[in-house]
Amino acid sequence: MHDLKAVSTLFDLRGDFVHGYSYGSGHINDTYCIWVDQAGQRIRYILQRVNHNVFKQPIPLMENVKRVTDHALKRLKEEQCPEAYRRTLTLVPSVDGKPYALDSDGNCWRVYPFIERAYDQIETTRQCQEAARAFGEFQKLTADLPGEPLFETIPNFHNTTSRLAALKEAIQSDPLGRVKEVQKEIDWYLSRESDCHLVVDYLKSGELPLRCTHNDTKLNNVMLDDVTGEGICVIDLDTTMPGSAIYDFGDMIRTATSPAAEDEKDVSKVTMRMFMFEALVQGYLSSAKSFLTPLEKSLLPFSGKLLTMECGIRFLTDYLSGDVYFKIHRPEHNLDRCRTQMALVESIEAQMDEMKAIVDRY
Ligand code: ADP
Ligand code: GN1
Ligand code: MG
Repeated sequence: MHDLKAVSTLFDLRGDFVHGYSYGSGHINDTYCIWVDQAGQRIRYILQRVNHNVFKQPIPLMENVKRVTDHALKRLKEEQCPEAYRRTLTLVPSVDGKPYALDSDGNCWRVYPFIERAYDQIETTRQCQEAARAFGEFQKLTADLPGEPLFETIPNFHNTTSRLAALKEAIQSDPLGRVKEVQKEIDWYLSRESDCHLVVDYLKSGELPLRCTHNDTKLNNVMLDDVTGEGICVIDLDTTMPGSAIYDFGDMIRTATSPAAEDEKDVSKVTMRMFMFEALVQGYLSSAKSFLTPLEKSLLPFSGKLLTMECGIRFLTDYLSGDVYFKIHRPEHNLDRCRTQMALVESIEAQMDEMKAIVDRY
C-alpha cells in the first residue's frame, strides 16, 4: 500500500486528506478512492498510480489524457450540457500545475474528481444500449480532436497477429513449465490462427480506416447515471489512441453479452446472449451509424469473436509467463479467464448467422 496521504499532497486538492482505500476492479492500475476535507465538506476523488510496467511511457500517456479530457470538456460546455464535469473525466492538477505528479520512487500519479451518483455494472438491455451509445459518442468526440494523432501508449495493442506471436514465444520459452498443463487450451487458440489476421490486414491495406478509438471498452469503463441509467461518462482513457472501431465494438460484445463473470470457473454459464448483442448494436449504431463504413458495419458480429479470442490469447500468454501483466487474485486466475473466453468464442461462432442478420436489420 502506498502512502496515500503523502501522495495526495502532490496535488492541488484545496483540503486535508482524511482517508483512502483501494477501489474498483481494474486489472492494470492501482486505483484508490480518497476523501478530502475541503473547508468542512468531505469530497472524494480517484487517485491512481499509472502501471508503468504496462504503460512504459506514462508522461506522453498523461498528455493524451489531458488532450482528450480538455477537448471533451470544451465540447460539453459549447453544447451547454448540464453537469459537464460529470460527463467527462477531468484531471486535478498537481501543485506545480501538471496533469500528473511523480513521486520520489518514479511512480506517476493522477487525480480525477469522483464521478458521483453513477455505477459501472451492466445487467439490463437498456444499460447495454446506453453503454454502447456512450462509447460511440466518445468515438465521435475524439474524431475531431485537434492536433497530431495521439501517442500510441502500447504499440500493437490490438494487433491480434502479434498477440498470437507472443503466445507462441511464451509456449517456446515456458518459464514455469506450465505448457504441459494447458495443451488443450493452447491447441484451441492455435487452431483459430487464420481469424487473427483479418482486421490487421484490412488496416494495413487501408480498407479499414484507422480512427481514434478507446481500445478498452470493457463495460466497467463507462459510468451510467444511477437514476436515469444514461451512459454519462467514459473512463479509463489510457489506451485512447489510433485503432479500429472493430476493436471497440468487439470488446463490448466480449464484456456485455455473457451473464458469467470474466473469471467464472463454471464455463457452462458462459454464453453470448442475443438480446444483449442486439441492445449493443442498437445503442452503438444510434451514435456511430453516421460515420462507420459498410465494411466496418459488416464486421461488427465478427469483432466479438476476434476481441474475445485476442483477450483469451493474452490471458493464456500471461499465465504461461508467470502472471506478470494482469492483476490476479488466485493462482489460476488467468487460466480461468482464458477458459471463459474460449467458451464465449464458441457461443459466438454458433450464433454468427443470427448476429449478422441483426446488424443487417439495424
Ligand atoms: P484500470 O485501468 O485498472 O481498469 P480504471 O481507470 O478503469 O483502472 O479504474 C478502475 C475502476 O475505478 C473503474 O472500473 C471504476 O469503477 C472506478 N473509477 C475510475 N475512475 C473513476 C471516477 N472518476 N469516478 C468513479 N469511479 C471511477
Ligand atoms: C484490462 O484496465 P482494465 O481492467 O479496464 C486490459 C484490457 C483487457 C481487460 C480484460 C491496458 O482492462 O485490454 O481487455 O483488462 N487493459 C490493458 O479484462 O491491458
Ligand atoms: Mg478499467
